[in-house]
Amino acid sequence: PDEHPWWRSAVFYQVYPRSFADSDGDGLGDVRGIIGKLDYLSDLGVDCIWLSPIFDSPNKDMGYDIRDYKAVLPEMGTLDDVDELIAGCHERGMKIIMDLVVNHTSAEHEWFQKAIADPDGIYGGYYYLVAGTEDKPPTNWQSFFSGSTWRWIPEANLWALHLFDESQMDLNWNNTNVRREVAEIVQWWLARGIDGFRMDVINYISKPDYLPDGHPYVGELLEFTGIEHYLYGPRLDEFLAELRREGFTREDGSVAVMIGETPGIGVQAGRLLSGWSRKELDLIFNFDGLEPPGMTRWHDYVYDLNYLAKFWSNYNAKIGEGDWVSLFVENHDNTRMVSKVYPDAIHQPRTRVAVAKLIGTMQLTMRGTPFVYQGQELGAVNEPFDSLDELRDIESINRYASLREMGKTEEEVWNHMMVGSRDHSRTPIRWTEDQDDSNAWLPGHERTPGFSVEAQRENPDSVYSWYRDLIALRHEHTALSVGRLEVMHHEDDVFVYVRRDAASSWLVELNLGAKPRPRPPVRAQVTPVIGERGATMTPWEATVSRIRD
Ligand code: TEU
Repeated sequence: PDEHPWWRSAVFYQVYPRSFADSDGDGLGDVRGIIGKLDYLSDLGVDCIWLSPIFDSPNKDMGYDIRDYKAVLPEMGTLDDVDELIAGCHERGMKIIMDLVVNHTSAEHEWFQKAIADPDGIYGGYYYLVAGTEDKPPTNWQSFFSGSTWRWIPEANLWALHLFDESQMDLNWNNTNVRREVAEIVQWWLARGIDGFRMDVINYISKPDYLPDGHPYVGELLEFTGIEHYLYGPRLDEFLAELRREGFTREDGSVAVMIGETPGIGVQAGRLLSGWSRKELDLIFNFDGLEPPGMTRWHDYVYDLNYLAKFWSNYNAKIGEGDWVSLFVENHDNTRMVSKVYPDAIHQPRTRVAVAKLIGTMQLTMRGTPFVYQGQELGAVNEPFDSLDELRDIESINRYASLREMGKTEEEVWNHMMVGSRDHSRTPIRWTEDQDDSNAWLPGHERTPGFSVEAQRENPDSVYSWYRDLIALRHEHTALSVGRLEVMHHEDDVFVYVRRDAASSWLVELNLGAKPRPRPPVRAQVTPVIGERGATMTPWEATVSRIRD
């Protein structure tokens, strides 16, 4: 394998553009807003920005339903703005990747419009269009966003497949034209200077030609019937290898980074998709760390960080020498980790800060590539929404309706929304203490003093300053990014590990719980560099120390 490609030691930062920075005050974040914050990201130490979709879209799923892959949503900016953003990143030594959402397009994409206008024409083959009658969908598959995966298209007298919302039509990757179009879109963006892509639900793209029923899923609420037919479909490896060659490889032979969003893919199947010798993806997102077995984002429970400690260290032990993992605790589809670990964080600012620093420390000193989600560096917590009409997410809205239809009470369903709604992590970043988001597309309510960027940048004890210092340390010492990982101790909430390479060695000591704990003895001489190091580890304490050999 390549000795450590750039993305192994990089710190990625996910920008959710509609909620990042709004340069014109219309309530929607925009590309010029991001340009205005590049110095902020560069000061934090970000190496590569991942931009959630900014493409032209009817925004039924907030941009994950693309109408035109080569146009920017007018309210977010222009292609010129994007060119300036790319140049601005590169000038500062940062890279930038975009979101490639090609399992499906918006139903408003011209391909789909042409397909249903002429199902026997070229575009008819781009989608899963199946003849039948209106009373009987072709299979029993269940959509991730509630209801059947089949939408009846009366104009064409056909059923069309959608794993997600009924406005997100699944592309038929068995069709060579579809694959050629996708490769061409990737090439087009690479030519503009984009450094790679995060690839949305990329493990779902291969489906069998003949679509059979799914085994009835035994689950609690709204489950994933049919998923066995596309979770790791028959031609997935072939499609990814082809796209790497035809789309991601530049003229000089270099390859832009390919990061797969791969929900439901376990550690070993994930290695098949991202192992260094496989020539498919570079990295995958394995979601098993976000919830312990048996739990989903919709379960009301307290997250135990011991689980994450075990998951990340075991994951590293299970992959091969040359393979690599990604490390994330949040994204735009999940609630805030601080709230999962400490649900009362919003009322306990000091504990909130400690928990946020602890999570950041484990993520930024573990072996793997960290992906920080916007707001994490500020200790953001779940939003205290008041009512359904404040929510914007199609998944929440559909789910609310389905559960009500199933007989759940208004109150039960609302509580359920406040556990798992994706809107919790989609409210605007608080740049200033008195920021007014009342006209925002999804207004934030959380106003605890001291948690804005303005307040935290001035404060050396803030979550922001902690993240910035940790990232700087990680950049300075390769042991902390690509070095070896040795777990020394994990018992009674105390998790201790060493990161080491030829140049330096580091001790990370974490108290993953709310009780003070005795510090396990260490034989070497150590000097704390981040955090403090008394005889007792305080609740939620994190310390990074240099080991003098
Ligand atoms: O997410 C897919 C995804 O894994 C979850 O949102 C999914 O609904 C759930 O985990 C079921 O397992 C990606 C995007 O990140 C998300 O924002 C989009 O809504 C979705 O794909 C469709 O494009």
